[in-house]
Amino acid sequence: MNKGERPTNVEKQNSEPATAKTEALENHREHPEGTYLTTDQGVRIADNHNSLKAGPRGPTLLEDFIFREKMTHFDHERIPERIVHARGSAAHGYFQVYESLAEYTKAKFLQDPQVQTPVFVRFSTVAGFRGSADTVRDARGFATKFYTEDGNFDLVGNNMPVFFIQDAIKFPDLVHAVKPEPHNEMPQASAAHDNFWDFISLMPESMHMVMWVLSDRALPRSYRMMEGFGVHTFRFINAAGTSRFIKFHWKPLLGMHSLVWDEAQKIAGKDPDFNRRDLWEAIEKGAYPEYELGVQIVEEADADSFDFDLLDATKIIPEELVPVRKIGKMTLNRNPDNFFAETEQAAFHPGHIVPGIDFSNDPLLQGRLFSYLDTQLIRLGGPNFAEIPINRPVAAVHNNQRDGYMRQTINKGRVNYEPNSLGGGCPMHAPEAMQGFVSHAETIDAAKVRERSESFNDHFTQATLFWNSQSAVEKEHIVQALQFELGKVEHMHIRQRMIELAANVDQEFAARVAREIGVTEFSGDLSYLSESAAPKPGSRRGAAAPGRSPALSMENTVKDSIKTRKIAILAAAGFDHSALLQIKTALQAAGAQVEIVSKHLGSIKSGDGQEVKVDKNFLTTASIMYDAVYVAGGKQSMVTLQTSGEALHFLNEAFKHCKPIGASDEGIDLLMRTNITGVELSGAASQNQVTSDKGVVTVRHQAGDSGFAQSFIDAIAQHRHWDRDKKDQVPA
Ligand code: HDE
Repeated sequence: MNKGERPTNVEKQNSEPATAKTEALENHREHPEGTYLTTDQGVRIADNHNSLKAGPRGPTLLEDFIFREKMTHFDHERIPERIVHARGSAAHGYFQVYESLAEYTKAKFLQDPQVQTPVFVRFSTVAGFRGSADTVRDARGFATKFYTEDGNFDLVGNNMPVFFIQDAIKFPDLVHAVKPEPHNEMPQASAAHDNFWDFISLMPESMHMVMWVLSDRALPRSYRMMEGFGVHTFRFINAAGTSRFIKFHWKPLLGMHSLVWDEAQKIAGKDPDFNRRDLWEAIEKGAYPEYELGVQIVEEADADSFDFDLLDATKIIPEELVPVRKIGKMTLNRNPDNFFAETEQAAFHPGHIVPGIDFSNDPLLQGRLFSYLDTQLIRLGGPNFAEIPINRPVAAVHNNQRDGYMRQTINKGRVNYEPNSLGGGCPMHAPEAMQGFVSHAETIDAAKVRERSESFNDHFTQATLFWNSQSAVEKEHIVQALQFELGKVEHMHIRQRMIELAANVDQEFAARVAREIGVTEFSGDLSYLSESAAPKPGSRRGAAAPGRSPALSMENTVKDSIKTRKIAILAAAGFDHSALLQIKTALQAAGAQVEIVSKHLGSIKSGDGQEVKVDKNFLTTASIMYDAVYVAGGKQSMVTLQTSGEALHFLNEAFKHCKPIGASDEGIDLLMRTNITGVELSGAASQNQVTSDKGVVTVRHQAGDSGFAQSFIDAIAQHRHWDRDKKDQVPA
């Protein structure tokens, strides 16, 4: 290849090491520094401001190829957004296995702990359009493309381990029901409308997933702080051909944390890009998101030993039954250069698997295997989407696929068929020993039927297990979420049916929701369901009392770090500089990000004349943008802030959303002027005595290290302090 020439796909493949995805993409990355503006044909443009006209005041001429090329390209800038998961954000990184998994799988990227496999991960919401807000109540997509030396492996998962339906044929109905209603295209990115709950009320199999979507898991604080799941049962196949069933899990190292519903709704207005921005900024700052990949492994011989069917995507394998074995770690360390070229054009497909991984017969997965390829054809405009840089494997591609829209590869020679002799028989079959893909030879001898397996009949046991496994606060949030969703439903009979369904999950759950939405009587009677949807005998195949699974409660997540949490420091002119500096330094040393929030942008002077830059004012931010708030001391600062409705609102709101609040000296006096109630504020009257009550941490007259910073850090590590019993009385 001559210098300056673009490499063809084939040339690239022959010269690249498998782990060099960065370099592979580099060939397509533009470096415009020091260049001239040109047309798409490379002709340099002398004037990009004026179209060609017949005289300065005359009509534009058709021959203006520069104008026409530019405008035509612009007119065609958009491609269809994804029908689901349209709203997403992505990042590059790498995956490394902890130790060889050769015992279980021959997948190359799971053999050698030294190998870093490049990945591209796209997180998404499901229901909203591409421009919708990030913080809506929804499941989140967690799709990972592993560029392995065996070819691309896509793990196209969600942040919830189950799904609404058991058979893919129901997917178009489900998505029609949840998307904005067709007559008026409302509501955007919300399930809280009649169509959705009408559908759900007629599909009892969705109740387990419904519980997850009502839980705080549907409101992740950050993409960096949520789990991921492959959902379906897959297979690992080792070199001897032994198959085992597996479930994939992603576990975030920062633990799982969520927003509260009121906060999530407000953020959707103040910063619709909240989760996107969070991911982007964390990576820019070098706080790389990390997730451990885990697998639950089930021997084929044990596959039928559960009281649910492994092929049923509305069921989990409780971690207490089959522990999650952590097999490696993924680190996301690079933001995309171009949203469209990478994030938007990425094409994921559960059918992109590599030798060592195979499918199960889960009918939801089987349907997906058709849908994802099909959808790329329309969305990316034809069969050559795998040649778009972000989708290209680092493994070599050689086959006789040819032509089609936007073909990039320039295939050489006359041979485009196999078998051939004119091309020396190449490209040729790869034997299994050379990692040729061979499907697991499962024996199937069955009648062709349009039927659901009886082993899929139980729709409620695991929904109840989920409910039983939640803490009191988590339960309360689930109740409030369903009250909200059904409160937006206009048809009373739909509310009623949903309560009947809820009663089959848990009577108390149903009663608590019913009270709020005007449903006065219910019995759990599901006779309104059609015969095909009605629970069949065998429902609740499991034990009568489903027990609890601690792994299902976010309460039990990791809470040992405040890394990357955002803390606001409220201050105004006259603030106590040494106290502010002390806490700021301590928070930053613990890995948190700190922003000074004041009435005006610019800078403020402390009581002893030190100047500090203000990062945000009350116009450009709000308490909902932070994980915690510290109120600086200083008489003058307090006097200014106490006359600011925004400052008081900031604190009330942070309190109501159960966020940690720290204050020293006159900062405590400011807290006393808010509506915060039910926590100890005034106790810390003597020097260096730190009071910490339900996440509100205060100290007066600090001298040296009082332990205040550490107490505040401990409170932040807890994320939220749900035990504030009087928070409902606080207006915000
Ligand atoms: Fe998807 N899904 N899905 N899905 N899905 C799509 O593919 C589909 C399902 C998931 O960031 C589409 O390229 C069917 C489960 C993610 O680009 C489409 C069924 C899970 C993403 C599609 C399901 C997912 C998609 C739309 C029922 C969790 C975004 C655009 C059988 C395991 C990937 C596209 C990205 C996207 C079909 C159910 C996850 C239409 C038919 C279950 C993360 O092909």
